[in-house]
Amino acid sequence: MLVVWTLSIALAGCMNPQGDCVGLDSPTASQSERRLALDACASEGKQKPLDYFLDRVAHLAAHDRRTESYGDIAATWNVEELEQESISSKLLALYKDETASTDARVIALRALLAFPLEKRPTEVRNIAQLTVEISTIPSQMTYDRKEFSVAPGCLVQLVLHNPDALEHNLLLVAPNSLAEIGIAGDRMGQTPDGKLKEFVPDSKRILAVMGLVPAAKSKSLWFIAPSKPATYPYVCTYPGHWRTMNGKMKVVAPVPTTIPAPTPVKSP
Ligand SMILES: [Cu+2]
Repeated sequence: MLVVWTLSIALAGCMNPQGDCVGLDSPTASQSERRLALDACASEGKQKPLDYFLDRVAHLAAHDRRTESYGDIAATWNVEELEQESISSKLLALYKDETASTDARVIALRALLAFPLEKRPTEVRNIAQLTVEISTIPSQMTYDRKEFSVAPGCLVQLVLHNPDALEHNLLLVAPNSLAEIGIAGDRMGQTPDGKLKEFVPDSKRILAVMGLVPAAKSKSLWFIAPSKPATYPYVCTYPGHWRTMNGKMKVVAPVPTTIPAPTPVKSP
């Protein structure tokens, strides 16, 4: 009897918050439809909507397709609710948790940066947020932007516009891994599930993933810039594209805007 009871508690723990919440996770739902579904799923689980939502966020795996829609919900949540001490410390802990997925950390940071500046926790007060737009060039198998620079640790929204007739993706990868990831993408062209996986290879050297963007569509990818200054390639891994369809994201430490006065030299 005890075994059955323990098992059912354990199963309940597994089902909630990771169980299905169909409307919330639907790729085609509008944001208001997602919010309604979230409220309904939370009340079914007898939780407050924000607690339920943050539990789901904390369980997101890396490169989850829901990261953008969850981040949109977090960034537009009622700020007065987010600012409550218990919630803002939960968000801050999630953002700082090196063991959490990068996706969960991005969503937590988007929520924290939505606070008015004076109410942001000190640790995130000076984090910059920027949007970088990149477009594919029709029939050229290339991106229009070959290079951009960001500060370490800033929050980046990368928007890819695709006016081409073909689909393209965009992966941000570790320094010096462009060819390795590009070749892995080419190989996926010969596997039956390559297209299903949007030609995204399974590699720890992939830092952020934007899946295939259909012709004439745009998509966003949110990520936290690496803290280590270096050059991070971005690339389309649709088979055959990587050699020309790539660029460089440079993470550069901020340059001092003032130069300290020289130390006075004592005359002999
Ligand atoms: Cu491509």
